Amino acid sequence: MSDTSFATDIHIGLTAPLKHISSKYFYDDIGSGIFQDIMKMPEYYPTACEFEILSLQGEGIFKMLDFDKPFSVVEFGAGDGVKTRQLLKTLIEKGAEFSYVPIDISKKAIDELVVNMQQHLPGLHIEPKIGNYFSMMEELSGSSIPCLFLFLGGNIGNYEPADVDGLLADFRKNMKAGDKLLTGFDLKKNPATIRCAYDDPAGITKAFNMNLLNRINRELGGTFKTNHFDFYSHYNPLNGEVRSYLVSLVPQQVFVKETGEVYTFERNELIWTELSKKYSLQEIENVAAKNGFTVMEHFLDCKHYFTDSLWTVV
Ligand code: AVJ
Repeated sequence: MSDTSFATDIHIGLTAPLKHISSKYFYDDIGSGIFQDIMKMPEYYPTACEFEILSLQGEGIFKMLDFDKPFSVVEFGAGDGVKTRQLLKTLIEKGAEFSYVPIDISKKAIDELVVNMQQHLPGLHIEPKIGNYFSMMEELSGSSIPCLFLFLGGNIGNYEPADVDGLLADFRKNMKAGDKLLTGFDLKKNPATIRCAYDDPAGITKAFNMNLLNRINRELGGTFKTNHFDFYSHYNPLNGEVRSYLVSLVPQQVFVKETGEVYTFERNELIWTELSKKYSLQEIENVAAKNGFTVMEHFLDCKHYFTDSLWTVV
């Protein structure tokens, strides 16, 4: 991933033929808070499904690790850690010796996570890190400690197929023989179920998207009026893609102080904000094989809505 600034990315995104804002910018402190609310919504099934998997199948996951010495559990995009805690609890109960290395770009999220983990799992050894996956991954490589890498929550769904390969290549090149990667994939299912999860009646997902414009206003001196935009989300069951957009309701111009530019929007013009791709188990196996991994096991919830798939390097 490149290290371009928020201002540069926004300028590039708002001058492209199809305007876009990367979904990685959802997660400032406010956006991370709204995402917490999304995870509590009844329509947003992935959280409950992955919670079930990590609560009930931790022992199965532990058995597959087969590490013969103390190990690290390194989590990318740790968030609030409530789901991960279920897995860590089982590892502790089974007598595993490990340290937990959560990595997140939000300092607030990491601070809350550490307090929470210490409260619920007092014996847990935590080494929190604030930053992006890639610099942290490089920092960790070179150690001889076996690693279980966690990339949970279906975050991989936010990557375009071409970018998935780049992401997995980064993971792969920092993994040693025997290391494992547990990745959460949201699965294809009844399209109506998926549509409701990404366009909820209470408008929480809308607020999550509007925060992108508010964030530009806050951090870059933007003049977005959020009531001049709407939110639109579409699921295509043929390719498994949820794509979400902000829609300009009127012809308008928006000035952003930090970039020094005025951006012009036509009525009904779109700003694409997110891809949230749904997979089949076969697609997951193909993605793994293509990138130098083998699937050890898919750990599914009882409804088969979601999988945490355990991979090892070939
Ligand atoms: C955090 C990327 C897994 O795509 O389901 C939730 C983010 N976006 N509702 C997802 C999200 C809209 C979420 N991930």
